[in-house]
Amino acid sequence: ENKVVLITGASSGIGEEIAYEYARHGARIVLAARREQELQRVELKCRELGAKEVLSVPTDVGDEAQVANLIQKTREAFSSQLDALYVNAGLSMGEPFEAFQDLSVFRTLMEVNYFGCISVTHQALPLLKQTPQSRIVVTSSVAGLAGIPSRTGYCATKFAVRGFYEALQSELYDQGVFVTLVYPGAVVTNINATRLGSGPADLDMKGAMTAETCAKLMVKATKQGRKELVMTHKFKLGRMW
Ligand code: NJP
Repeated sequence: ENKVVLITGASSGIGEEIAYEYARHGARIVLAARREQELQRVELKCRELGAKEVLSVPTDVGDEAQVANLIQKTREAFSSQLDALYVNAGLSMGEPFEAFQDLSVFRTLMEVNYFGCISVTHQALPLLKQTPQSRIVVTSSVAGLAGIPSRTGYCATKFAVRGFYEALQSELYDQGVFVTLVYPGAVVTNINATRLGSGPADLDMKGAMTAETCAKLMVKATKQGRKELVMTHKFKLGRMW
């Protein structure tokens, strides 16, 4: 395909696998995340898998200037074409609310998981609007559908993401930009290793989906133009404890 796809959180986990899925179809791919070395590793594999072009742009989605740089580089490299934007970068947490001494973790989570998403979307929208039949795909979570213990701040960000993108979905429905909301259950990635807070890894990941399967389902749902994709194979909503 000749599609141009931008993926945030492309240096590991679900975002990395989304990149490989598009690479196998010969897409042109923009990879964004903070860790440059990891982006280079993913870029190399995308090329091996058949990506037509790959552009890595180290980006902290919580920094507006870096997001502006990401979109500017995409605009220049692909003449303002952007067929799909995967708003996927995210951080998690793991600790009961009352164990936190201050609320800085809660602000960081909002900065990355919520403001990071809307900042990338805001700056990419002009490109998406001038590309026919374009897509925004956002990785929310089952934590955006029901509260999960030790994930209070994380759930709040994913509920916020859900509210924002459901509203945007309606706003854009007749403007040629289709929004797909994705609610994964447990997926085997680095997210629990890098979670904020010092609580134990209390999630039982047995039976969790692989990142590759999650990515394949997401790309399929994107192509089908689905409004949402809920993956509750493991966690029954609100009943995981
Ligand atoms: O986790 P991980 P996932 N600026 O840690 C990047 C959601 N989800 O694939 O910056 C830019 O392998 C980070 O890159 P780096 C979850 O909430 C997951 O599971 O280099 N990028 C890495 O590429 C999240 O929204 C599960 O450190 C930033 C990526 O984000 C999405 O899936 C369940 C960044 C995280 O990759 C992908 O997470 C669920 C920043 N400031 C929803 N901060 C699950 N795994 O079970 C982080 O329901 N990144």
